[in-house]
Amino acid sequence: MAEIAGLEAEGYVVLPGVLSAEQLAAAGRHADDLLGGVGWSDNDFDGRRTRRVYSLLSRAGAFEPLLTHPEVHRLVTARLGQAYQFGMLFLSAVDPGQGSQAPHFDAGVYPLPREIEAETNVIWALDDFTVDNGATLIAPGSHRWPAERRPRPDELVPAVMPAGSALVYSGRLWHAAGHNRAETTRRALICEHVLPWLRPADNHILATGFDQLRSLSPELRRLAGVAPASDYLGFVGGQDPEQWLLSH
Ligand SMILES: O=C(O)CCC(=O)C(=O)O
Repeated sequence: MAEIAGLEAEGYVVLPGVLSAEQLAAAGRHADDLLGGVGWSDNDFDGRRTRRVYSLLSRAGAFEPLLTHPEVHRLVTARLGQAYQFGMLFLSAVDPGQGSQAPHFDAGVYPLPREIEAETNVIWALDDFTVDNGATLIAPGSHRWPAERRPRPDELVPAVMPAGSALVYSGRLWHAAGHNRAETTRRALICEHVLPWLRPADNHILATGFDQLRSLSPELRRLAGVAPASDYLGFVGGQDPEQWLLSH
């Protein structure tokens, strides 16, 4: 599959326009509902002209087809194996006037050697991503860079893509939200997927709660971490966590 080879070689791949018009419209409405009344973030990294909503599993709604999209999960499985889980899940609305974010790589939260692919993530474009409205800036090939190397400004290129596209990228890829010089907001749904033996950035079990977890689809529950990570990791009293949850 060319996308898997591209992801391995360049550290990212764009799946253009993979959402149907209905899925995109429903996701956009859901995003606006969630963003209603949310203020700008209070720190430079998240963005003082950016609105964010975290812990989305209990409010997955019209995002579910994005969170479980088969083409994305085929790529994530190719990179992480079968038993990965969600990391951070958040909605980001970059408003006009927001400057570029500090470049970073998502797996930088883990003290792991750079060679380990700990995360494979996706940025869903809920609006067209353009040079003007702050399309994500990426440094192609930077997932293979040594720990000490940082991107120069001229190494960051905008991931221009139409709304409904997915930017799938390595957790080791240097990137940043771009500068929004346009007059409209640029919305994205960002979903991280991490190896099963790592602590995910979002605590999905606490944030979602048992009742909501029971009401999720088995796939979302598995991705929330309600699944053994291996034969000896992730049990409740020696029992499969899914069986435990559904019997309590
Ligand atoms: O919004 C984007 O384009 C990327 C945001 C990001 O990488 C982050 O906040 O960690």
